[in-house]
Amino acid sequence: MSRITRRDVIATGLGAAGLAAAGAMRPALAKTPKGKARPNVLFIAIDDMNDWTGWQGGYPLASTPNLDRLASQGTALHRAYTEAPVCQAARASVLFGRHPWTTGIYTNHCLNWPRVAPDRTSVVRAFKDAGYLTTYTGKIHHQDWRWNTAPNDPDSWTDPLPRPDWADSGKEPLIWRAEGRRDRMEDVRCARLMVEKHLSKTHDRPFFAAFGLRKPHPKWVVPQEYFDRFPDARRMPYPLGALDVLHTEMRRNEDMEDLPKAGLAMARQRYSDHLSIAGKGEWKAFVKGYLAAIAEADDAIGIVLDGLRKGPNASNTLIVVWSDHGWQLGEKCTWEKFTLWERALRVPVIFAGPGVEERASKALFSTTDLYKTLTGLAGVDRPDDIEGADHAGFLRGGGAARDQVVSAWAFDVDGDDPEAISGRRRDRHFSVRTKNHRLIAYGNGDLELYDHRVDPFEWTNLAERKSERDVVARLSDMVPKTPAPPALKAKDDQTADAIDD
Ligand SMILES: [Ca+2]
Repeated sequence: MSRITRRDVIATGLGAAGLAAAGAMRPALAKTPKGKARPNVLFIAIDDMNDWTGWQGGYPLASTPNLDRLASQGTALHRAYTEAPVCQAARASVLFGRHPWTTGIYTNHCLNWPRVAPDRTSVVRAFKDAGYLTTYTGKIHHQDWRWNTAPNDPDSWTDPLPRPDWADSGKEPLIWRAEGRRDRMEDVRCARLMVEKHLSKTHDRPFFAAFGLRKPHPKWVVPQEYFDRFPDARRMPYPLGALDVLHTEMRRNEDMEDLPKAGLAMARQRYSDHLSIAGKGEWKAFVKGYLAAIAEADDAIGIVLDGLRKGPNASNTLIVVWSDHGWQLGEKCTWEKFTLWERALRVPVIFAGPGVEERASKALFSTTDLYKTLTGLAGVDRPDDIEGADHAGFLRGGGAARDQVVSAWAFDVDGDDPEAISGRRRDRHFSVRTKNHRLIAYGNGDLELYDHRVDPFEWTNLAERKSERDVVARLSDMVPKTPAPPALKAKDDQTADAIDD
C-alpha cells in the first residue's frame, strides 16, 4: 500500500476545507418590560443528527431542504457543539442550563434530572412562569419518549399534547430498512398534531411549543421515498472523516496510530459495530440508511415550519432547531455517539424569527446556551444560576458570546466493559473546542490536540509536539478543575432499564 494518504494531503494544506433560585421566579405578564408583546417560541429538538445537513456540508449528498431553507432565513451556527455526546446528559444540560460537570449527569447511566434536583426550573418552566402556554409532542426529555406516560418535568407544561399511538416503539437497534408509509411515521404525525393543535391557531397568550423528533436516531426504518433521494450505496462516498477505509481493524487503521491509550479505549466503545458493519461490506449502505432517516426528520420539520408559516403566528414566533448530539459513522473505527471527537459533538443549530439576523456564522455556540439565549431573546426571567452564555445580542447582530465550548464524557478508561463508568476522576474526560483547536483531556492524563485550520477531521494528534506546548497548556486551563462525580443510580434502582440511548 502506498503511504501517501489523505493525512498527507491535509498536512500539506492542499486538501484542507475550508437552583437555589428555583423559587425565585417572578410571575409575569406576557409582556416584556417595555410593554411589547412577547414572541412565541417554536423549539425543535432533533435526536442524533450530526452535521450531515445540506447547510453544514458534513456529507456531500445529505438531503435537508427544509433545514437549509431555514438556515438561509436566520442565523445558521456552523460551530455549535453539545456538552455531552449522549441523549440524557445533553438534554439535561439544555433543558436545565447546567453543565454535566456541575450536575454529574455525564451519560445515560446517570440519574435523570428530576431525580437529581426536582426543584430546578427548566427552560420550559421559565417560560410557563412568565405566562406562556407551554406544549410539547415527541421526545424532549430523555425519558419522555419510551413510556411517555407522564412527561419529565411535568410542572413545566400547561398543555401537553396527547401521545399518538406510536407505529414504532421498543428497542432501537442499529439497523436500516425501507418500510412504512410517510403518514404513519411518528415524526410526521407529531408534526401534524403540533400544527393542528397550536401553530395554526390564535392564542390569548404567547406559546412555547416544543416538537421533539425521533429520527435520525436508529432504527433507520423509514419509507422507500427517503431512500430514493440517494444513489446506489456503492456509488456513494465514504464519510469524509474516514481516513483509512481499507483497514477495518483498529490495529491496522492509519488514523488510530497516533491515539493515546484512552483515545483507543474511547473508539473501542462501539468498535464491535464497526467490525460488524464494515467487515460485512455494508458501511456505505448504513451511510445511506442514516441519510434516509435524516431526510425523514427534515421532512417532518418542513411540515411544522410550513404550518407555522401559513398560520396566524408566522411573524411573531422565534424558531430554534437543535440536535442533542452528533453521530459517527465509522470514523476512527467507531459508530454512534459516545466520543469527544468533532463528528459526535458538532450539531446543527439554527435560530430564526423576529429580530434574528440572517447570517451564516462560525461563532462558537454550546447547546447549553439555549436556556439563556431563548429567555434573553424573549425577555423572560430566569434563575440567577443558569450556566452557559446568552447569545441574544449576537443573534440580533452583535458580537460573539463565547471563545470555547467544553464537552464531557465518562467511561472506564482502563476497563474492558465499554458501558462501564465509575465515580473515579480518572473516568471523566473533557473536550475543549476553540475556533482553531480541539484538545481532548482524558481523566488518566492522556491528551489529543487537533488543529482544525488544517485538520478538520482530526487525523493528526499534535499533543506531544513541542511546538504545541503553549496551546496544550492554554486549552488545558479551560478543563473543569473539580468536576462533579457521576450521579449514579443505586444498584436496585427501578429506573435501571431506562438508560437506553
Ligand atoms: Ca489519528
